[in-house]
Amino acid sequence: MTSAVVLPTKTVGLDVERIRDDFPALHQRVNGKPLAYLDNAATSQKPQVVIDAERDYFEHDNANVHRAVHTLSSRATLAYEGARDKVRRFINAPVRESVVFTRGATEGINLVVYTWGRGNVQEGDEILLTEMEHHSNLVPWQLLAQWSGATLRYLGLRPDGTLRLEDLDALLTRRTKVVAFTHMSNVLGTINPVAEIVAAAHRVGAVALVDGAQSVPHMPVDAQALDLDFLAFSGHKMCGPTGSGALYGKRHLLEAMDPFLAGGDMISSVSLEGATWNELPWKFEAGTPSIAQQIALGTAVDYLSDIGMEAVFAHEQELTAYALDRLGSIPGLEVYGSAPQRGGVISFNVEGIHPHDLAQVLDQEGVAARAGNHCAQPLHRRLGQPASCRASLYLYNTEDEVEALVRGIRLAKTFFGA
Ligand code: C6P
Repeated sequence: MTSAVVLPTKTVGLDVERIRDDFPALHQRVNGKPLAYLDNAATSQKPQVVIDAERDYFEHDNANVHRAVHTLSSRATLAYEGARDKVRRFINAPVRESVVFTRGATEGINLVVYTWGRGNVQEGDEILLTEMEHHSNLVPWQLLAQWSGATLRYLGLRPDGTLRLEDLDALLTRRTKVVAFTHMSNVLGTINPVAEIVAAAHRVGAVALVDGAQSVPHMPVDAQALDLDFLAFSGHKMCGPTGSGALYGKRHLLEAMDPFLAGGDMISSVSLEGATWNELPWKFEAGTPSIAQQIALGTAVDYLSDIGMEAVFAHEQELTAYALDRLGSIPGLEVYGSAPQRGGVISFNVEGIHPHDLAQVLDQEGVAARAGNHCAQPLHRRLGQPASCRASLYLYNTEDEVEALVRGIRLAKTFFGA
């Protein structure tokens, strides 16, 4: 006799309703409708604890860091450096010296290009990128190619929006100095096989930079397990404030690099003839940093860690599958990318409706979605579309919000006769 096996329909049960209570901005009506915030790839909402952390700093501890012996400055420095330790644990960096605070992923990538890139890339060298990169992981390397005379190479895409890994070995040569690629596409949602690409880069002696802007907020990312050389990400996409973020770099690489910006705090000593540099990570943190913001990023990291990044990822996987299924029921709607490993970023177009018009109708229905090229013009050119509409999910989104999106799209179709 065989007994029926009942498979669970839910994976990890995030208590989404309780989580939503933590985010004040989610509880509002927009154009008379309950807000469905589906623009998380652009920036996430902030939980009350993060808002409080930033306010607390200004109310009680506001002082510059690393500069004075007075009590407020000591408190500010402790909190700022404490946030670095939290970020170190979050990405499993081996040492705190490897965690440089930046204003976000864009600044982190530029830091690597301007320092490591200028010091190590020369005429005749090659830089390998992919066709799915955000402009922030594309244009800085184009500048480096112009300055150095190096050649840019691109790993192309398969029709399902995954990378053409079959071309990787042919594109990697002894001339390849760096492989820079996104962990997760901000348009297609594709999650790239980071460990495999990093290992291939290392086999030819290249360094690997991973753009973690869309992965670090949504899944566990272990800098050591993946053997990353550099990892850049933004705090504002992971429940933290704007102006916060970090660059992880292997210590020996950061040690060998020249400073990026120059000024206060990044020096050891200065004379009229020249200067010597501070130790890591402060060598790369010139001027007064985003103190309140990085402290509150530490709180955001605590918040996400308490929930658990595996649970965040599982919830988003489940909701993405639901959203793809529901969007698939709308005639004339095309989703870009169908990678087997994908996150909660869903870009699409509806036949006969301009994506900006669609986003406008959605907004009237309280649904916040983004329309445009999402700072990925070459990818959109590759898709044969100047723009797309995009819904991007996070830990607090629900099936009801996906239903609001579907209703909004159906309304737009009626409105535009599409
Ligand atoms: N993408 C989006 O709506 P900053 O602006 O520095 O915080 O992040 C830049 C960045 C880098 N890489 C990827 C893969 C990204 O998605 C982003 C930001 C936002 O898709 C704003 S354009």
